[in-house]
Amino acid sequence: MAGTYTDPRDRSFIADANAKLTKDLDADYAALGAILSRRGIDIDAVTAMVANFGVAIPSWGVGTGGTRFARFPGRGEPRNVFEKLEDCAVIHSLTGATPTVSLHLPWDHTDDMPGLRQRATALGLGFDAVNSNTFQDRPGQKLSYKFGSLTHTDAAVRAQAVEHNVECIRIGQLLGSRALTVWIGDGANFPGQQHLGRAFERYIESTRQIYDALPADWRMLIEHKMYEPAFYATVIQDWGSSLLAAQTLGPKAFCLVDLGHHAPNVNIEMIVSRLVHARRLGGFHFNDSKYGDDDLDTGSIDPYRLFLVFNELVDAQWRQVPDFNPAHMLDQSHNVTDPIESLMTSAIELQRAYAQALLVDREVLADYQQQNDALMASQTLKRAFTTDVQPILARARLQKGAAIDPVAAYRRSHYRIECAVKRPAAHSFGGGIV
Ligand code: RM4
Ligand code: MN
Ligand code: MN
Repeated sequence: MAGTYTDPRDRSFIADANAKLTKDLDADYAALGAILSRRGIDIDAVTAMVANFGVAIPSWGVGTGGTRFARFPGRGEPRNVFEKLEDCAVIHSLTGATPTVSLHLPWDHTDDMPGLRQRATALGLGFDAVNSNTFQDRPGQKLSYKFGSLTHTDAAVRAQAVEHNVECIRIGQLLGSRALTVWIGDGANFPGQQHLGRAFERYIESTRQIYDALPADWRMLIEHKMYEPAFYATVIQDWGSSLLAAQTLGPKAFCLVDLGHHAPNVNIEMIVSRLVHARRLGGFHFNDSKYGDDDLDTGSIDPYRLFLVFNELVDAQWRQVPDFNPAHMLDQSHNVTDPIESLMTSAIELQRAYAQALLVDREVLADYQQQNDALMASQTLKRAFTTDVQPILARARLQKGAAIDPVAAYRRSHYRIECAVKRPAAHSFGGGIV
């Protein structure tokens, strides 16, 4: 088999790869099951919940990303949205964890949206939130976003940016999407450059028009980001501005938390908890970071922080917070890895954090909190976090017909090498920094 290409989406290829690993997995799963049962946890119930967990692949993530200094293209990168879909299908076939794709417009523009939806359906994929883009000018665009889009001082620029968002909704409807994510780069590089209050007022005025164009079953997800490209002040810079905007706009507006969009050391799980309280947690862009909006692979830097975020989400489920349904999306930039491998492992890291959070004994934790037993409360979280849940994740994949070891199976398929042959003319198709 060495050197030959096999479609990694082929069921029998995956079954064959799994065959060699099933015996060890069965033994590991039984051992973990025994440990968990002593803690009063039914391992199969946890596995079933993990199997139900899904995260959307960002279309821009399957190409090699870049920094503001350079982009080093990888072999066989997808050249258009149809090829991106093929890569997303590989990720989903091997992990069983990524049933949807989140598009970015106009990066993913095609004249054949119905055809795109058809292809997605054939591949077993759906569409999550559509992302608008008014943070760069596209060729031939009438008015420039250099000094802002939805909050620009010129009403004509604002109208153009509103129209683009409305167009994104229209396209999203063709695809069966049910949410629009709005992130703007608007802001200022100098104190005094912009009237901070008026810019926010213009934001509300513009987003109100977008909000009014939302179909009844749609959500608008407002994404905040502390800085970049505006380095002094960003109009929607934090969860406070985001929540204020969502509450001002109405019940279909929610806040989206991109994990990388905060100052270092900010307590993100606390933000999540507050947004749950306000019933405005709309979704996530998962990634990891060390210093800023680094867009590193989820769970690669601080898996404990990721666990603590999931601890809040599982807690909200456990407390049965009404209408609690945040969207899960990845938002990463892969500069030095094969994007497919990064996205597969990232989806698995999310499932890991979810599984660990499901192991927290919440009754016991509540008691320790009530007694102000700080040490044992924190140990209760740690016990869940330090449990090796790998057999649960692998079993969930196996049950869904996905791969026990997705990266190994992917490499064995030689998919990337085949893409390098099939997609020779790789050229830049979109963003560098994402
Ligand atoms: C931004 C933000 C948005 C993404 C762009 C490409 O930093 O994270 O979600 O659409 O990058
Ligand atoms: Mn993002
Ligand atoms: Mn970002």
